[in-house]
Amino acid sequence: GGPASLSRFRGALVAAVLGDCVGGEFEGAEEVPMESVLQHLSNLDDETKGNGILEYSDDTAMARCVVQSLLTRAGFDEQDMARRFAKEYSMSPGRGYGSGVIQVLKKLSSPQLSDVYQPAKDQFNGRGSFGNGGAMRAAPFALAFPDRDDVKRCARQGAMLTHSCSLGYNGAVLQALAVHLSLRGAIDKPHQFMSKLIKEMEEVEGNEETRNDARILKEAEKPFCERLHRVIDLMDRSNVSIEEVISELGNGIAALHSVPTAIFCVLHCLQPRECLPANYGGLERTIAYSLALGGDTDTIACMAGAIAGAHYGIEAIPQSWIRCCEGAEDAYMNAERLQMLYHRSTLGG
Ligand code: F2R
Ligand code: MG
Ligand code: MG
Repeated sequence: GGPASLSRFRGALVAAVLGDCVGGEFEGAEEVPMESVLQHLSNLDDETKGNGILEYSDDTAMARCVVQSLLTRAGFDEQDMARRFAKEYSMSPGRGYGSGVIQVLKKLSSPQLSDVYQPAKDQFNGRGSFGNGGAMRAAPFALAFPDRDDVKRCARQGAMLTHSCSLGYNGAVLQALAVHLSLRGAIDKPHQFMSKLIKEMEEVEGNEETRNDARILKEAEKPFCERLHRVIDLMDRSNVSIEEVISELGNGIAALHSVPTAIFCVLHCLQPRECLPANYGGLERTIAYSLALGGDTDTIACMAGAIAGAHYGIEAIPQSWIRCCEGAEDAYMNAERLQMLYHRSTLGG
């Protein structure tokens, strides 16, 4: 489909769920041989194996709250979104949440709470979380709003309900921007796509909070911009090993060590790769490659899936994969509702 087609909305939301569900198998593994990844993915194709349904984790659980909140409130409503996060956690606490964010989700359920942003600000002795929990659920903001400033503002505010460190919420802004641009076909020109991302992030990171957090955490002055330049260096190289990707970009639970990595996975897998089956299309390559990095595989595959899905569209996702993943059908339906909200906003409604 063309820019912002329904196929791209469905691709983004469904592939994010798939990345989370299939990536859960390897989350936390230090080394993941590509053979294990390919075996895991081929089991999805083979219905006789009867593997049952792969459950989604916190990544999708929270993204579903974002989607439901945006649709019900026809825009961003922090009170409503915070309530949904808290309720989802209390109903289903075993989805593999980060150990810190659990405290925030418990506090958000208190009827006495007057400022929904306060629990996140209290995290890690007042420094706030730099985890990737804000970024892993950021894609729906790009699917709800056509205006780039709305995408940036809402992704930031939505992340700040749990992540008040700039290295956490700016990761969510970067992920939402990547999906926003991909939805419009920007990945057709990968270098221009990266230039646009860097230009946006130069502005996003050009403030005192970012400078302070970066100084305290001993990172570059504009940490995400610096990582995006590393992505360009790696994508321009003909041969890059998985070890180099991990050492340059990371594969961890911090937003800084996973959002640029997810972007790299998408760009690296635009072409066929020797280590990946020749019959795989770009979206399958992206998911497989994300898992082979090890580390925070569910979240990196979820974020890379959203960006790649917005690029390739729903037709690129194997039906057998969709059937195996909890929540994929819901994502398929909700993508259409988000597209209606997106176009309503375009018309100024
Ligand atoms: N939590 C996990 N996986 C670990 C084990 C799950 C296991 N499979 C199970 O069965 O239970 N995955 C999920 O968590 C990540 C998103 O985490 P989020 O929402 O950002 O959480 P949190 O707690 O805010 O941050 C994560 C960790 O990062 C470190 N950290 C963050 N900010 C810090 C700071 N300012 N100072 C020091 N450390 C900080 C802490 O270790 C946090 O616990 C996703 O991978 C999702 O899939
Ligand atoms: Mg998870
Ligand atoms: Mg994870």
